[in-house]
Amino acid sequence: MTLTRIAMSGAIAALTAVPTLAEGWRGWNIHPEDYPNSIALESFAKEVAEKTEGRIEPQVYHNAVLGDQPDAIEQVRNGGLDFANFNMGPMGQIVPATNVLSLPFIFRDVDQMHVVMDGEIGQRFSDALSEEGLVALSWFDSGSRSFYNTKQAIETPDDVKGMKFRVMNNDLYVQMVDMLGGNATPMAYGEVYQSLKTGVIDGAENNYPSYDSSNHFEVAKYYSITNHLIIPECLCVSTAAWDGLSDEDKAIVKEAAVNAAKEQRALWADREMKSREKVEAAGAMINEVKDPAAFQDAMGPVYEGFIKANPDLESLIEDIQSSN
Ligand code: GTR
Repeated sequence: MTLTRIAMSGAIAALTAVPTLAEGWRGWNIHPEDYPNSIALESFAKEVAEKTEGRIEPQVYHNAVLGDQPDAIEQVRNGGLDFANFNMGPMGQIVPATNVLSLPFIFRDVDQMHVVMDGEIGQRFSDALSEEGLVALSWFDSGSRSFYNTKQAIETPDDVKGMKFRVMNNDLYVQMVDMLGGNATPMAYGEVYQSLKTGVIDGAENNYPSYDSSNHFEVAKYYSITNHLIIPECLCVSTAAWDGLSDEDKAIVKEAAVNAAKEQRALWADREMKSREKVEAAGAMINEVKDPAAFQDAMGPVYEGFIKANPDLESLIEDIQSSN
């Protein structure tokens, strides 16, 4: 809540000085400052501060200094943090409907993901999030994720057999790697570099910009294009912070978030290309898998198990798959 204090000096009210104590909003971000998401979050913070004339002053904390992603989700939910850019991967453990977005190959491509998330279906995810203390104001891009490892190029699902992969914190990813014959270890993002380096794990999976910015390419040089996950990310505000806003400020914050998403998506497209060039120049070996359908076919049991456990979400899956 915005507090206004009138400074008094002796018996004379200093009518010239009516300082408004700004609402300082703390924002969580996992990425370094030069990452597309980070730049867009900074733009969001700037636009909100300017347009609310300082009533809200968001500050972004980069590099996961405020904790790892599952912790940060809890903190935003309980109002300990005010906003964040979250990947829907770890969100699935808290908001079950968002698990649909973690089903491997759920989207045909990134364009379909944009159409779905910006439309009526995206609103259904926002509604589910809002029941859990999170107001999703806009959707960022996170490209598509592929496997990389320290040992060999992956050409067929058989090549995954016996390898140990880090996954984000979500049971669906454990099943996904299981179905390919590998072993999955959920682990915080910040621990992956060292774990790859010391051989605790053989590989991980991510998009080009994260493979690049995390320096994982230095220690795991085989990047095999499977495009198995296309997971959107939200710019989310805590319900506690949101509910404290006037209608005017809500409109400002919403518009700033939509603008930030536009900027992020434009920066993303450029960064994907640059990251790919950078890691290749540094010696990463990138290959297309021989038969992408073989990876997709292996995911049948993941879908069957998911629908069995969440029959109410089957129609949501169908709606996504049948949208253009
Ligand atoms: C990145 C994503 C992060 C985080 C990370 C991970 O692509 O933007 O939010 O989820 O992947 O693998 O943990």
